[in-house]
Amino acid sequence: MYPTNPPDLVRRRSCLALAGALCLSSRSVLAQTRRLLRISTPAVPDDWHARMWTVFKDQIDKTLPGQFDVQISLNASLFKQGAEPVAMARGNLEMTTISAFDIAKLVSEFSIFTAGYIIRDPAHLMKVFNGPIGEELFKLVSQKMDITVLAPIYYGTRQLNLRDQRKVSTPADLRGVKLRMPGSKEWLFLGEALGATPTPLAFGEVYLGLRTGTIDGQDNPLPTVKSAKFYEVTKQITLTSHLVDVLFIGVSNKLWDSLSAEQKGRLKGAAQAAASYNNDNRMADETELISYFKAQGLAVTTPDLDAFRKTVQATYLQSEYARTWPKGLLERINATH
Ligand code: KDO
Repeated sequence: MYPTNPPDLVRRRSCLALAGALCLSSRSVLAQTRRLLRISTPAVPDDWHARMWTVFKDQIDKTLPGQFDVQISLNASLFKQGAEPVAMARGNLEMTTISAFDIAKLVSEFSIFTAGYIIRDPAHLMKVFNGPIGEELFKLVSQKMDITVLAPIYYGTRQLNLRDQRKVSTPADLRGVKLRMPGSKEWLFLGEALGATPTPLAFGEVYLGLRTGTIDGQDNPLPTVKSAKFYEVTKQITLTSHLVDVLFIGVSNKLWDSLSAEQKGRLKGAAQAAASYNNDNRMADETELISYFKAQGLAVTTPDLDAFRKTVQATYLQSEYARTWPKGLLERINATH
């Protein structure tokens, strides 16, 4: 039986149906207009340069509501370490953190930042990349890699981390040590310059490599030694401080060039907030972690830093890499205070 006032009910029903349809269509319009912003990194979830992406996403969701679908993939689960720039060029990825080593493969001017003992400390690093040197070099990255750098981040100062205890005073003491390095010739050269036998391995395989003994050691900043749990399978940290390392928050030009001025400003602001979060936490960690590792039973030693610095710098200056460094760049970096 129909209720007493069928025309009213019909009207009400059709109103509801219309509202539902409007709601559905505005949701699908929203889904269509939300830009996909995929982020891929090999970082483990507990590391600061993984957590910083949540800072980035939260800021984007707050300042540009409904405009971007930010998807964060950690542990190299979307693209393997080093494959990100190619994925960005193919339109399969929008954002990542790129290392100077990955950039140097395509922009040889960058190889100076893969050399040990060039950048003095985190403050020097930030001055170099947030000043005219950074500006000039980031233009080349955009031209040659189609990636816009939004912010440099401090990845930490790389230290030697060995499976067994061993006296390490000078590079000669590392002769024959199978030192894991990421798999590119620029990285392997750094291992060689330190006096070791470099062995290429992806970041995700380092823990097992240390546990099983296929490698004798690895190098990474202290916060990463902790977050990736390398301290569980190693017995010594030697504070070589051989590379004050940087990563760059980069966005594909495919996405960047299609954005409005407001969106660009918000993305940059979010990247800078993420960078500050990473930098502050990482620097605080670096000062505190030595006692943590000692408490875990690791020996923490300091080598003859002059001997390491001299050997590594001389090895680089005599190498094919130094020939690609733009004239005067080393002097400009040294003169940046
Ligand atoms: C590593 O593989 O040792 C390295 O530290 C190299 C960096 O450039 C960067 O890729 C980093 O791994 C990852 O982000 C994991 O922390």
